[in-house]
Amino acid sequence: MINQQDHNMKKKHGFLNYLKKNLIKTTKNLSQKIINLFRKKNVINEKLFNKLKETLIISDIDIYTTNKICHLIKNYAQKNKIKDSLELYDYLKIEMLKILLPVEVPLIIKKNKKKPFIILVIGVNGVGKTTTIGKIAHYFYKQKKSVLLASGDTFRAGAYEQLFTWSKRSHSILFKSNKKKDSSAIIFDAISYSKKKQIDILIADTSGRLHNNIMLMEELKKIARVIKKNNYMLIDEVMFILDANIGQNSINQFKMFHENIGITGITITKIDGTAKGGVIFSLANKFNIPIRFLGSGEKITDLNLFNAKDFINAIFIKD
Ligand SMILES: Nc1nc2c(ncn2[C@@H]2O[C@H](COP(=O)(O)OP(=O)(O)O)[C@@H](O)[C@H]2O)c(=O)[nH]1
Ligand SMILES: [Mg+2]
Repeated sequence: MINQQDHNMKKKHGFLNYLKKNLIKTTKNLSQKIINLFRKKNVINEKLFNKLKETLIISDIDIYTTNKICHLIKNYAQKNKIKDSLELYDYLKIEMLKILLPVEVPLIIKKNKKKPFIILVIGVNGVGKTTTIGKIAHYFYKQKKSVLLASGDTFRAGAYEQLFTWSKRSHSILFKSNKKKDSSAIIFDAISYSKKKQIDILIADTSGRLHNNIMLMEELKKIARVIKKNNYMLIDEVMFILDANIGQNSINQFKMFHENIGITGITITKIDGTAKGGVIFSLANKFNIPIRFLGSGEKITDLNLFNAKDFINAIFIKD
């Protein structure tokens, strides 16, 4: 968790420095090791490439993405007869930026959009769904949009109350719902209400129990079906929330949800204090789904639009 001092820093020194501080563990794990590798005036040979491979994998980049990166670096070195290993460091940075750039697609709500814009938030338990909903509601409140929250998490005790607290903090409204109803019924009612009141954005929370995947997936599919059938509306954004600390396992989580419901955007939470930030390269390279936001703490303002260049500059330190 970050403190007030960090918060002031974000304001004073801008987003890049703020990211640098949050991603310090990923940086240590990834670029510091790469720098050590390239800085020693190492001979450019197979051993160096193997070490690079090892480093990328340790920082939670999958083998497929790792091989792709190593292959590009190797080709570049051979083609250009590179002698200075530091030159390869710069090239690596460029190639890794190229992986992230296509997924830098912000969530934009078109002006003439039929109301409400529906965001369904999904992911396993404890990844930060409800917290992120509060942050996103606040983000849109700042853009002068009206936001309604729907508590589709009928499983976890206190889920409604937690969302209520976030609605207060974010100046949004929580749709009053009966806990005895099922998720799809609650979300359906919330959509009808939003349409009637011409609310700009509806953000629906869902439960994330992991021990019963089949039931959870069926519930999510039902939500999607009900929205489509009864409202002639589509979900505008199925946002998957991913905890950066989970590393490679989150790829399996992502796949499971994606196959069942179709994800349109990702928010990566808890980038503060994780050494596993490398997972972002795997996600981008394998699935090419937009990364909308990064969550970097427990406060309402700890949410940042994903920016590929800033991310690369934050984790690839100069020395
Ligand atoms: N450090 C940190 N903690 C977070 C972040 N997002 C959420 N959390 C914490 O993660 C825990 C679970 O969050 P919650 O929103 O209830 O997860 P949910 O079960 O997916 O709805 C809470 O203690 C949050 O304060 C983040 O970006 N950074
Ligand atoms: Mg929750």
